[in-house]
Amino acid sequence: PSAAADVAVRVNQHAYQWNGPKHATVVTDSTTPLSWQLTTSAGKVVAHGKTKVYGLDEFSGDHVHLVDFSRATRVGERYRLVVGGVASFPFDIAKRPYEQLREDAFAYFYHNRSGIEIDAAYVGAQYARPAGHLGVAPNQGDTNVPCYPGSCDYSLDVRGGWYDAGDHGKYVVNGGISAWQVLDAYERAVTVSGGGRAEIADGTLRIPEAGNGISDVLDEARWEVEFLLRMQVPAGQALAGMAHHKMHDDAWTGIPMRPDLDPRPRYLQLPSTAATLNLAAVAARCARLWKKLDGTFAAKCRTAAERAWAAAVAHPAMYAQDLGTGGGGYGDGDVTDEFSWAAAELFTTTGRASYKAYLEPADLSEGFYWGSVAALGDLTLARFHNQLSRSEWRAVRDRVVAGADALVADMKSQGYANPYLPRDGHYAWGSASATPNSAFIIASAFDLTGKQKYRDAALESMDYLFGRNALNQSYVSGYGEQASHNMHHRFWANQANAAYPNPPAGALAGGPNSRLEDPKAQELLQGCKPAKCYVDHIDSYSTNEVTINWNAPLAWMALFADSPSAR
Ligand code: 9MR
Repeated sequence: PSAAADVAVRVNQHAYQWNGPKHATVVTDSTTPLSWQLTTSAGKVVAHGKTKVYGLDEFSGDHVHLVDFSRATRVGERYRLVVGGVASFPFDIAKRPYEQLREDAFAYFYHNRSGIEIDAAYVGAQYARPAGHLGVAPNQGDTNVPCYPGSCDYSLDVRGGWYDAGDHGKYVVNGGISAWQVLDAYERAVTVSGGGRAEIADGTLRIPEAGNGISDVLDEARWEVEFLLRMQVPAGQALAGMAHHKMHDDAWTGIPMRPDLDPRPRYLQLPSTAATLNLAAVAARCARLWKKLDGTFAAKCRTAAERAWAAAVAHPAMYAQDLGTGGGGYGDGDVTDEFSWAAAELFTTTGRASYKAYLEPADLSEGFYWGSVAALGDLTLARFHNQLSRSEWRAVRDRVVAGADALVADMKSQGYANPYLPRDGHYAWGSASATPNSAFIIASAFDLTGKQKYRDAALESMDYLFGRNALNQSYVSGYGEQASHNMHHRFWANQANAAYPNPPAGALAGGPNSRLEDPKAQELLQGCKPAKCYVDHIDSYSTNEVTINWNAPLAWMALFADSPSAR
């Protein structure tokens, strides 16, 4: 076989930033360097060089070489990287490659709002739909939702919020981390020099609140924060101040299913300590961010946060349990990290030293996700050093930077650069969200130190998501030649029923999951290498679902990449 036939060139199929790092991965068995050329759309060679032999990439099983073409800085469309006569997918070199993604990734949340009509004026006719779950038949929720039979005897109005994912459940645990990350995108923009104030200003998103004088990013987050507040157990009840872990249908619905057509009864599930601390963390940040914008709302958030905190301290080990089916578990048997995160937020907002006893130093070297959130506390404390003594702040900052260093090292050690290197050898459910979550830590190290290497690594992380990976797959809908477009979703269900739309641009798929946790993955992916255990099929919910807690870090990273300090 000719060398050419065995070569494949993997790039960021969307775009590289003109003044940023530009790396690609070449799949080849060759043990000696190969020549590469960067060509324009007209076929003109504008840069060339030799690949660097890497060898066997553990998680993909691919033999690869690396290409660094960072010195090519001329803005243009449809470049290709050519090795041994084989061309990559086309890609752009752009001034602001993530400007549109910033809008699209945040728009994900409006598309998935519950309790409000999704208006064609903001999303286009194909994505418009009636309000879901306002107690209008056939819906049975969410304006008067009882506790799961036998678990308590009141009902709550828990309308609003964002649907979790492809399903119509609404969960406080991952709703909390998602709202926090969207709020953090705002808070970074207004507190970090060059953080992108103009980019988060009023009128930057297509949502009904645009034009109300408040940042659209804050407006979008508020839709979820208001829901989280409604999930708190009312005064006078046995567990007053705790938050219900989640609310969802009494059984799983099928696909497709427009939210307003869901006929099933919905119930509040038992309160949990983890949900309560998510509420405390987010409400504490809400109190801080709305203080000058809406004092009444800020005060409501502060009261909710302090009530939640007191309830969690009184019930520190109420772990989530499932009553019936119809919703995701989001179970977590260790909430010391949630205590630390909530304490960091409450301490930052109130300045009260008593919260410090609950702070746990985080290990940021393995990133974070909804079940492991200690890092979020450190990230908050590191940004707001004024509340800590100088030596305390130094210790927090050093932990964030050490975490970033470890993540960058993990990234650079792989054939397909990715700040995700699972120690147990498995790519986990939602692995594609680990990339922007870890990039968030790396970007935070950039904010803290000003060192360009962190900005570059954060930008390079994006390449993995847009196609520089073992499957030549862009995991973001609408971005790249070969992009996911059949994600698991009850309304974006075109693959199941042609009357429904495909996902709009800017939705992040879960990505490879080597535990094959759904029947479609089990049917199609037997024997896959961890980084290749993915299929763009609507039935593969364990590899191809979308969720708010995966799009939140994507949106955060898009805003970071498009902010003045990074571009
Ligand atoms: O993101 C969740 C992942 O970490 C878990 O391993 C998985 C199985 O419990 O659940 C994921 O969350 C899903 C939730 O349970 C139901 N809605 C869709 C979520 C994303 O697939």
